[in-house]
Amino acid sequence: MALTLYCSLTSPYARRVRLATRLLGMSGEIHEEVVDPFSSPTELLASNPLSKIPVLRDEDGFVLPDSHLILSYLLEQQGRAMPAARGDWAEARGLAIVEGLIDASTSIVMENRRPESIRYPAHIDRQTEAITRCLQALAKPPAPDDFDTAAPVPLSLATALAYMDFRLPWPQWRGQQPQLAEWLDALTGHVAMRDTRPPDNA
Ligand SMILES: N[C@@H](CCC(=O)N[C@@H](CS)C(=O)NCC(=O)O)C(=O)O
Repeated sequence: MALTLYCSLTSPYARRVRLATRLLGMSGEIHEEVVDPFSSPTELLASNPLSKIPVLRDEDGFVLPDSHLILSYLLEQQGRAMPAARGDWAEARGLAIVEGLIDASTSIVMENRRPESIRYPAHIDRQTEAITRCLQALAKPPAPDDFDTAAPVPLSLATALAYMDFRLPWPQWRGQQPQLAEWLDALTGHVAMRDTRPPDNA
């Protein structure tokens, strides 16, 4: 069945799905359609009234409009399951924190895109503090081989940290969490990371 992934090349939510399709060996089955969710394109709205990406859909109108849902679906196709569905609550907690890290980072990026006169610095500070605490909670990186297994925590964490380097003017996290920084740097040359890297001019 032909599957389409509506995505952008810069969204961290889309990137974790794009990483998963590659690590699971499913990228050949999924056509990636790049869209700009902020311009509310008709083809995206037909699948997701929220006009958010990523969205996975098939020709019959089966639609999954959320990265967590899509990861659940992809794993299920391979007889696997997300941590909560397996009752692994420690891993589920870790995943929720990493997903919160992506939410906090994108929230800062969005706030910084407002005209300066209507930016709310207290919001940026609060999200920055949340990121700092999340990184402290996660400080020990996943085992090196976990990334290749397409486990949701490592692929989402790599996405979150790479997104922080890409979009947040806040390189201090690397000094605060050198083990995480080292872990991310070791993945930089990985074929799936290279293949999903945002374009240089993005
Ligand atoms: N919870 C959603 C969040 C998706 C999301 O916020 N995507 C952003 C792209 S980074 C988006 O499409 N934003 C468009 C908008 O907010 O209008 C997920 O995990 O997929």
